[in-house]
Amino acid sequence: MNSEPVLVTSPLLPDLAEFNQYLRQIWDSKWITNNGQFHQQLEKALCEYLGVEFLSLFTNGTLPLITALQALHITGEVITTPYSFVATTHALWWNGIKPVFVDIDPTNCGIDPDKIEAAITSRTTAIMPVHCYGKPCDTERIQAIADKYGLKVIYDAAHAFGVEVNGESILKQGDMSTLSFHATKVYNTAEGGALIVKDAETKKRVDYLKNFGFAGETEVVAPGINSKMDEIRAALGLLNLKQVDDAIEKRHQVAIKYREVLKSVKGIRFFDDMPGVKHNYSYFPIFVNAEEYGMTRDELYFKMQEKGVYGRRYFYPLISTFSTYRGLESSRPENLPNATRIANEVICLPMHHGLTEEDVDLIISLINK
Ligand code: T4K
Repeated sequence: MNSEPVLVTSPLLPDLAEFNQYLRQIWDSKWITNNGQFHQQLEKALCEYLGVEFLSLFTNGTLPLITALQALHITGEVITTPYSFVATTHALWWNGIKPVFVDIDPTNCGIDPDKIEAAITSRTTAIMPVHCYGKPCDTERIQAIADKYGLKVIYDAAHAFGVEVNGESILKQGDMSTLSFHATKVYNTAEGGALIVKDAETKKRVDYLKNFGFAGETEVVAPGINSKMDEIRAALGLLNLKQVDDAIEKRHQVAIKYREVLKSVKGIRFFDDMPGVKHNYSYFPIFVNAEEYGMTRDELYFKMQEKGVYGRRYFYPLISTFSTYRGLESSRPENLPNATRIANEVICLPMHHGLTEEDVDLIISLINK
């Protein structure tokens, strides 16, 4: 047993002395939230880093989803995936929208474009896919379907910080994309998130929406919410941005090592890098075929825990099985065979910048029995 538990992730944290210098500036200025200087700097720095033009910071990765649906006036039904963190579907529910679940493609765990058209009804107004584990969805085919039926596309890109396809940010796809900067993500501001939009007018509207709808001191133009990132988190974000490339490279090295050994373990499937894609190695899911491997996913999962290795079963159970959603017609397991199987096979192995060689060796030895 390892002396320290090996956790699925560990937050990227800046040098405390450097952070203190930023805190000193915040204390001196006495400006701690509401579009302060660090907030403005971070929006600009993230646009440059991510290669996007219009980004609005949020307090977490859930509120930009809720706000995107508001900003685009989405109603009725939205086609989405059951294989995600529950926030994706909750964002629809909070807007009074009916989620319609469509099965996933096991090759990237994203929504299966082949199954979308059959789920469209006269009430469908949008598609909300997820770039699960940071693996790009088939954005070209999703957009073609959206264009054919006049639907909006909002990507939950919570896992896709820095992901590029053929040199272009994945965040430019669809009408809007959202990011999460939660502590457990590749890039974090403790809690935080962002909404990426396509033009200045929309960014202005989103900025109103995240500040109660205020457009000036006395005018309220929409029923907005409060989702502004404060100066302390923005400062953390500025510092973490300086070291995120290094952290992603460390994750990449861990992925290389995992793959080297796991490729010869029968019954364990994992993802390879996709051609033309700049990955962020945010998660390292493995899929356990119990028959071939000789042990079920849960047997392996708990065996690892006994030795101090805490992977996570992201995303099990499926969102469609939770009490709020399980009564929906689209939640029937027969409608979601791939998602149901994958949710029962997955373990996300520990993946972060702080894993040591010994940690990785231990994890591999537990799988490679
Ligand atoms: N869309 C998608 C596709 C998402 O995955 C998420 C969030 C969202 C939307 C919503 O974004 P946010 O509103 O959360 O920004 C975690 C996160 O809370 C959640 O952000 C994330 N997805 C989800 C996949 O995972 P839990 O319940 O698994 O977190 P927790 O507290 O069990 O932490 C996991 C491990 O991380 C722990 O074993 C240890 C480590 N950890 C965690 C924290 C919080 C640390 O070492 N330090 C920490 O401070 O949900």
